[in-house]
Amino acid sequence: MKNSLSITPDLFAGDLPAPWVEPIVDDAVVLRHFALEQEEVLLAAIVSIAAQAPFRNMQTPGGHTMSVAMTCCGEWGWVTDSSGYRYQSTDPDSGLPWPAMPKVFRDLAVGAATEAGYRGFEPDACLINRYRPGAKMGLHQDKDEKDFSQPIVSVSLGIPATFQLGGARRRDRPVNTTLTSGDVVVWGQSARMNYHGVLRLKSGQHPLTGDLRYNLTFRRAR
Ligand code: MD3
Ligand code: FE
Repeated sequence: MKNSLSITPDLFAGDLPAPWVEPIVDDAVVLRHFALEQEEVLLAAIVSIAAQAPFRNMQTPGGHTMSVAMTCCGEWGWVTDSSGYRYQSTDPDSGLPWPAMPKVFRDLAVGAATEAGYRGFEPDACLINRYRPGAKMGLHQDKDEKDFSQPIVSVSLGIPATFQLGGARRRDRPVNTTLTSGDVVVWGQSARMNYHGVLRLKSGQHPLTGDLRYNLTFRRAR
């Protein structure tokens, strides 16, 4: 895997360390530091999106409030409430369409998918998760998208988190991986339906986000 990838060295010239590739399980790869040079521009875009569609702690269908706050951009946004999980084209809090997906988001996601061997990925949804210390995301599968042959690309920003990647069944023992700011993960094929989650966030400080962690997940919803 490592040698089949060709991350352009020029893009990462200067005094930042070059990105590198780490497989987690079959068909799930971490592109370490892939987004490091774009941290500031990505965070500025998150601030602008959140000015139009503020972060909110949504309700699960079971009536629990999620500890992770979320907002979305792109054609489709993922929402949850008492009637279930779904993608919709408008923000339920405002009734307005979700903010457009910034080009830097789309280009980063397409570039990462390409590096991981997925051609033709064109995300129509970006879910933005915001974790404060103490927030977590329990083991779950992402199955609200239409076409499971499309990968999911995730970008981590801010303080580190322990990401858990299980298997196709809830009982499969998860592998833990620390995701730090600028890390990008691409999941497809046999890993697409794997259970995954994020352990309770420990407190920390990041120069750009303070005590927060953001995660962008790029999906093809429809
Ligand atoms: C593995 N977010 O938003 S991103 C989610 O860090 C979600 O906020 C986590 O799980 C976070 O649904 C993890 C990584 C991720 C996303 C989708 C996956 C891992 C995945 C789909 C299949 C397998
Ligand atoms: Fe998920």
